Amino acid sequence: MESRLIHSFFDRKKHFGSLAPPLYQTSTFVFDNAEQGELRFSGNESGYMYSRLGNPTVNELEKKISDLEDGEAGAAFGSGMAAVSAVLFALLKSGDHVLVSEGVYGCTFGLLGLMKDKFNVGYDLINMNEEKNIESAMKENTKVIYVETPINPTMKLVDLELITSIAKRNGITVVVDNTFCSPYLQQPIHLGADIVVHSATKYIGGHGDVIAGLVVGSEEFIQEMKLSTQKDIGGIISPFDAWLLLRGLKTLAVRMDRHCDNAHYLFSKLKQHPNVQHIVYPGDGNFEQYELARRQMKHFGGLLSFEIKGGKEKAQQFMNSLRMIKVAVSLGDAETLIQHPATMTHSVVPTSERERMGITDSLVRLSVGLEKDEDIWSDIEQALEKIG
Ligand code: LCS
Repeated sequence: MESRLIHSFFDRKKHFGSLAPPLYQTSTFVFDNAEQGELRFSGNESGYMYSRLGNPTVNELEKKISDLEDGEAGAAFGSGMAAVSAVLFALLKSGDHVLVSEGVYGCTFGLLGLMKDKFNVGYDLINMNEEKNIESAMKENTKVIYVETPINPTMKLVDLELITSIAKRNGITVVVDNTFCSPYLQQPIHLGADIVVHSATKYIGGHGDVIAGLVVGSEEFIQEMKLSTQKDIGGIISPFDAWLLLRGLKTLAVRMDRHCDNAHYLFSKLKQHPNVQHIVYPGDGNFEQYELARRQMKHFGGLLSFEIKGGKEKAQQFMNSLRMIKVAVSLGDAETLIQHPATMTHSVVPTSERERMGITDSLVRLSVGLEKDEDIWSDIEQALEKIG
């Protein structure tokens, strides 16, 4: 994986031996003549036509992510949500039903609501830890199981082998949002998933300078999506952003190792602090899904969430007292970021639903960065002291 991340596919000989992949920052491609345009549009000649329909830099990224996830093909989008929506609109039609992990990113929750209200696509959020739960929530019209694992921001895991085996028996497509892990920590297709989506804004980009999404799946599904919900809805990525992701991917392994090590160190410190309660971190030996995390993920990831004693007011006071750590949504960047899911990323989720997911007013989510572990801790420690 470390080597695959670094070595791209493009044919260097065609590009003056360039080490880095070239950036084709162009909106369109010139045909030799009218007949060639006709041949390209009719699919009788391969070649580029217009960058919404395909671009060499973007294609390079699509091949790379597909290789890293061990899928057959990939597609790149202008945001994680463009990727998620293109996938769900491609898979579902009016009257269908989707089963969703209890806890998903706030805008994915919003999208499910939109699809229900406008297009009559039903959904149920369920705890996917037990087979009987899934079996009993399944309906005749259930076409898709959609999960995040670990779930944003509660860090609960979904057992991918369990759900994919149930889905296969019932002819249901499994979509896994692999944003929190990146292909370096978890490869859902190896565990039976059909489609993987990423907010590439996060670990794949890794530098807080791109919003992007990626999808990996079978050749047949990706082609179908490219010719429908990607081409006609049009949430494509810009060539420059694709180029930045190709650049980010080269260092994914070293960055992820550091994110994971730093998170583990912070967990060991946070658990001893009296102002902190209920840390959710898959690498906690007492975490109820610790064994599953060990089995399913290469390391435990770079995120942890915890509750600050004293509720929302104390949680906000703690965040305001941080000096180096930045108060910001997003995750997977070099900088350690902290956010308050109840009032930020998951504020669109109704309170009862949010609390059922485990997103309380006391919960803060830390995206552990690449700084020196002791520096991150000393910032957290001084802020915890300030809240008394
Ligand atoms: N899936 C997951 C698991 C996410 O965390 C996000 C964004 C998305 C999809 C959507 O990706 P985007 O369109 O933003 O590229 N999560 C965010 C978060 O936790 N803080 O800010 C954004």
